[in-house]
Amino acid sequence: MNLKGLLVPMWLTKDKDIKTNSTYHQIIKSIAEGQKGLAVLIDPDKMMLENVPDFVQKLNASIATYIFVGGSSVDDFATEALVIEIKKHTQLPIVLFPGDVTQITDYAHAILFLSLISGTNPEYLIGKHIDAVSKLKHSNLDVIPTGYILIANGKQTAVEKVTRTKPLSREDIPRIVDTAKAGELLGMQLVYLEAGSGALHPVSVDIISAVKKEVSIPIIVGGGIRNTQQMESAYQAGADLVVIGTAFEDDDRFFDKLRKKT
Ligand code: 1GP
Repeated sequence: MNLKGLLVPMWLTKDKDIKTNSTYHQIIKSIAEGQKGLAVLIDPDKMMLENVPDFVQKLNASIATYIFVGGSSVDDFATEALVIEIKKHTQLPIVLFPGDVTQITDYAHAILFLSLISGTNPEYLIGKHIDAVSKLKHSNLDVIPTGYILIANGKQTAVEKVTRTKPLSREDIPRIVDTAKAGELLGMQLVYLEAGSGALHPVSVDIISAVKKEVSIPIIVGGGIRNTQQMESAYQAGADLVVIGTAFEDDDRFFDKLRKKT
């Protein structure tokens, strides 16, 4: 597929070297074709391996387009075992959404190389990334630099605790927009607006639409999205990809509301 043959955003025409079989290419191709993405987040600490076949079968029958795997605190090797098991049951791209270096496995297709740009903890801005290099340089993973922005949602979340950073205020939209723009200017290929897993309030539509006006890289939105209405609102405000985890953990009958149209 020649990228020039597609209606691609301006920023992609600047001689970016994007492998046509990469997960990132798939993301931007879907956007160019006007499709929204849905990532189902699976936490290795919460998913039992014996439950994977049934869960992934339901996931395959839904509109989900990606599987994200990761958590804030995960036992060593649990991620790899989970990815291997998931891969037996689906063709969907598996994207690592790692809380730590131990969660990197070459069995996945891609990794969100997250820099927590809403905070000022150097470990999560650049430190863990350096630690990850020895693993990444020998892997085939599609490494996607991602500006990760934590936004306050009404309660403290695991990301805040683990990273020891403060989320940005949900009221301070100019600051959130400038943070996202700074990420884009630094060369990040995705921006992830995160309310935190199990958030009381998802990222607001006002925040999403303000960021959308200012940045041209794809926007991921996650945290606290529990129903199709919240998902659709995020899409309409400008989210290119929505991530949902807890709602499926609580009740996988949520997949029934997201069935693929045949
Ligand atoms: C968390 O954005 C993801 O990192 C998903 O959040 O578990 O609340 O859906 P939920």
